[in-house]
Amino acid sequence: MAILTIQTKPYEDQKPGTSGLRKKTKVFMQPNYVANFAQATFNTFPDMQGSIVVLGGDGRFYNDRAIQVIIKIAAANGVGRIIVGRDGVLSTPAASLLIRKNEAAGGIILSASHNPAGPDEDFGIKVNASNGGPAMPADTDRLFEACKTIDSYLISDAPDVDISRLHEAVIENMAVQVVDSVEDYAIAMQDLFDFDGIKSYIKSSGLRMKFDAMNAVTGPYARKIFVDLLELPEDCLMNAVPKDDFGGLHPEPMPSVNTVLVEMAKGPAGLDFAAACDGDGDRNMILGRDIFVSPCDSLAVLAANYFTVPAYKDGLNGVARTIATSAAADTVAKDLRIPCYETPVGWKFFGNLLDAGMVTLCGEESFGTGADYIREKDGLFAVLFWLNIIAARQMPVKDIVTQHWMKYGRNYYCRHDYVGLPKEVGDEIMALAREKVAGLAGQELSPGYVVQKADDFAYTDPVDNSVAANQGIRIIFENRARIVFRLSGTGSVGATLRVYLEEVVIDHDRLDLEVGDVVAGLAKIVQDIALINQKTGRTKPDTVV
Ligand code: VG1
Ligand code: CO
Repeated sequence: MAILTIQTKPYEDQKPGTSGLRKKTKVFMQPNYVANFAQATFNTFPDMQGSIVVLGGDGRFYNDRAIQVIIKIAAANGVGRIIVGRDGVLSTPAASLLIRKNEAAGGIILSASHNPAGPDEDFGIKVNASNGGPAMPADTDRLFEACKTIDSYLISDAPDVDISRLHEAVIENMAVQVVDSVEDYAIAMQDLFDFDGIKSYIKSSGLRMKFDAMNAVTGPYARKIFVDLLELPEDCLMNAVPKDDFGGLHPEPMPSVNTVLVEMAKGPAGLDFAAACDGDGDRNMILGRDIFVSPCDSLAVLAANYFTVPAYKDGLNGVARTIATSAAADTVAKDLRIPCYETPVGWKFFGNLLDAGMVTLCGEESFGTGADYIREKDGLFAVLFWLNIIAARQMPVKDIVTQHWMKYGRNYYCRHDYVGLPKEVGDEIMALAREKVAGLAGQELSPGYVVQKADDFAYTDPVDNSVAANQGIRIIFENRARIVFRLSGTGSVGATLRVYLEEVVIDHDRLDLEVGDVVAGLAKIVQDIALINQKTGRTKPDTVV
């Protein structure tokens, strides 16, 4: 075995976005592309040398190749021990858990989350810090600089390591420990939730549920939890064998994609409870019979029902949501007299609040929910939290949500996406809006819609005072309606404009309306301000979530 120094040329496009570096798989397959990024990572995070690093991915196409390259580069860079998921697979929440449990210096997670997989689809790499959460912007900026100047990397010429079985190998001076994270993850879940209570409720009520792993990473975790531990029948699992192309599915858990599951939860004979997770296991979708629980409402309901969960029965320290997430959780936080923080989009911004013990639960509108035991969002965590609430309150999902709205009001919420725009068009819309919103405060944009505040959101982290500027245009009205829009930071081509619309209704007679009807007025206001149809040449959003 020897360590080789390989000359290389930098790629200019290795700038991490909202959730790491995400590109077409073919981009990652270019010569030295993964190697450059891995070497730049070890240059940027010198603490990884001599320490433990966790490595794994969602098992998508090219995961296996990228893993071997990263292992050999880690060995050549003096990493002490690398903990790798068997077959190179770890869900994102499990990777976060392993980093924390093993006091690793950080981790490298290979995933493009909910984006389809395959040679013509997407791939991604994300670097996580020692707290188990995605690296902060200051660090990813340094990483990008390192990528732009790299001229060589170190790599061991050792043969590929067998990562298909649980064992320990040595490359150069680095131990390679192949682990199965399902056991550790299941233990963590049992520490949080009332498994006995859930199990007996399932038995006594005959709860009919299905979990859709979408042929992605959560299958084995779900089998352990739902079938082995909660003793649900095997057929409660759908698409539970991970595939490297996700079986051609688009593993994005939301009603417009999981139409099969939505149908199964409809009508008098429908399922009582249904859920799905995304490619890397950090997102969740929750359905009850005849109801889809919007992720924003989900966060609020979980917060309001904290007392049903053993780990949280003594109370929550606080909650946090992103600017793009509805303020439903804020209303609960106010009622519970706990703080609620508003952060930019991307889970990394919750990290400091969680580290400082200022918040317990966090959530994003993009089907992300999580808590302080790790530093990533966690799909199965949300599913178990819901099961725990259903079991403790002995109530169907729809009743839990309806009662919640009656008590706190309903934050009607929806997102309009304009996908695959030329980058210049996206930038132009944002620049125009930035200019226009500057003078909006105090104006009545349509009857009853007086602007309380309008700006381009800049976030000052309450823990380290770091500032993240230009995090989205927001218009907040005196009647609590809100409009936010921003460009996506996860796409692999072009630009995606996301427009978030929120309208708060307290009136008990108006809790059962169509979301689209309720937010229609706000959608018109956005058009007037940002001229989206005119600038994009489209007449409506490509997707409405
Ligand atoms: C999207 C979501 C954001 C989420 C991010 C990563 O980012 O809006 O809330 O944190 O994806 O999710 P953007 O920049 O495209 O809006 V995942 O499941 O990829 O880790
Ligand atoms: Co994901």
